[in-house]
Amino acid sequence: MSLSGPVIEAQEADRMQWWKAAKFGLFVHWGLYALHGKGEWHMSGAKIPVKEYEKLAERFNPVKFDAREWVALAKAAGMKYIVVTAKHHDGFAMYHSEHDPFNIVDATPFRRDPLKELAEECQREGLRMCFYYSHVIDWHHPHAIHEFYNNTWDYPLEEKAFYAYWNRKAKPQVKELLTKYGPVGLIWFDTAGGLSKKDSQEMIDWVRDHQPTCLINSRVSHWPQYAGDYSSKGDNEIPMHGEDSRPWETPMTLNDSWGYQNKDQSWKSSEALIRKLVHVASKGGNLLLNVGPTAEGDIPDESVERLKAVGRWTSRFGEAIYDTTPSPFHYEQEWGAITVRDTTLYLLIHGPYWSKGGIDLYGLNNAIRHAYVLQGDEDADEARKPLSVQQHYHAAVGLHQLHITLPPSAPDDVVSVVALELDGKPHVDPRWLQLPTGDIRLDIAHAEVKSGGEAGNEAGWSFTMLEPGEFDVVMIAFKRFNQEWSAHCHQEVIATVAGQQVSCIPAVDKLLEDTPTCQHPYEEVHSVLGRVQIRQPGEYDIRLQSAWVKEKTGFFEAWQAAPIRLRSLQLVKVAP
Ligand code: H79
Repeated sequence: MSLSGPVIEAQEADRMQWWKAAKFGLFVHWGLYALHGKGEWHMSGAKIPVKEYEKLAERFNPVKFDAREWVALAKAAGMKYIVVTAKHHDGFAMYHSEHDPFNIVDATPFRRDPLKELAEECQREGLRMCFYYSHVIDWHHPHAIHEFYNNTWDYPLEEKAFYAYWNRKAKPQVKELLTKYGPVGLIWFDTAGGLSKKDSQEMIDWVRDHQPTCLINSRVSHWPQYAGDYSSKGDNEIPMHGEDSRPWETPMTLNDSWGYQNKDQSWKSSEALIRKLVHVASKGGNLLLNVGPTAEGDIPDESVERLKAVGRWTSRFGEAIYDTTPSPFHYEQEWGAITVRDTTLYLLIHGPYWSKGGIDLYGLNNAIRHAYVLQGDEDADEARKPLSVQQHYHAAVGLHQLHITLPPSAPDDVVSVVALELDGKPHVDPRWLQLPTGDIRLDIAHAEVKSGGEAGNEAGWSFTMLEPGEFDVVMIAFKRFNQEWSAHCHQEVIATVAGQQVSCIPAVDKLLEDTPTCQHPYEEVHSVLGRVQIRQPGEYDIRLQSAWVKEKTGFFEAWQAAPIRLRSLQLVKVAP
């Protein structure tokens, strides 16, 4: 049978549908490594010989594991799919594999197949069961070869024969997952460094042959043209608006670890997690939030608490998250975030902004039919009571401005939602507009980049100034927490706007540890490059020259290794 292009596209759209609506999933990193309590990389970090690592299986007996509890927790959090490590880099199968006795049924006293139990429970509860499978890294198999991360302490690299691993373990095990566990929502492949185009395509075909509707994440391959159905962002990475042209997902930790780490107590707050979910949804992505169960099969209390708190929020305000499409604005709003369903715009407003009594939005060209607060409680007296809305047209720059008056108390302390029913699909001013705060935020993803120049490449944007004044020119970058800023940023950076030039060697003028889009192992650094005056409303060009302006960020597997990542340039209003 030959399938023409449009038919294939239609199939792709179909199989993606549930996933696009889902928005929120549970990631589970569970394996023998939970016994050490030092995360899933411990075998490699401590170069534990296979013979010794295998002994962990004799002690692995997670009697507290209860598929019903796990699925109920995911459901209570508002998650629609569960991705469980069927096999991580240590090579241990957390299910009954016929192709390798190094698995939970044959090698442990537990003797049960938790993935079967989870798959059945998901089926009953209406969640999608999905599997993580480390297809390239396998420290247990003598012949697995990755570009960097191999078990060379047991097996010398030169004696490895990759296809002995690929054909006799990786592919047969993936087939087992696709043929013995009912419908599989997706296979989450990881770390494909070194995998050829041919083998990447072979794995994609292999999955399609066994379950045509099963989704495949981009980490199946390093080759963009063989990168599955959707893009997995770097671990914990939240992209800029529109940075990814494909559907995407952020895999995120609750603390700083994937697999269980008893010492890691740097938990994100429930509030921060709700804000991150909102942020991801407003940029059109999915959030895959991780738990690392213990060797007894318990999900740590700290994780349970947080997932339940997020669930209390999603159960009230999920209308503004599930099955929505991204904000029509290509920049972040300082008061929160935006999602869309058809002709309704949801404004997701952070708690502290609510108390200001109202919010402003510039550049929405639609008329508003009805504005109301989502009470998160259908029976509330105030439900759908119209809010007062003022729309104004700023003729000098041709811009619609909107002010919404908010009632004194917010339905939720963390994020509350205002729904705007519009006269049609959202129609938004495509320019980079000055925000109601007076600031201008320009993301590097949308810059026009030119190569060369003494100070490095040049990023350029055009923006619309409404209310002129005096501005600090601020460069925003993410810095890996363990890196010295000065070791990387020792070159002059130049910004040019409205006939003025400011330049300096950027310093850390402000350091933010956990903003909605930046988190461990990165911190957000604000560097003031200088001050400029802009005297007239209108259109302006601004340029940034810096060694940190990259022409195109290449694919980098150690996602959390780049020391500095340039994010945006902002004009921060300091005086009228
Ligand atoms: O499963 C989780 C990680 O184990 C896995 N992806 C997520 C979802 C992952 N595999 N490879 N990588 C992440 C990138 C490798 C990062 C490394 Fe490192 C940096 C390896 C060595 C230095 C992180 C830090 C691991 C050990 C030290």
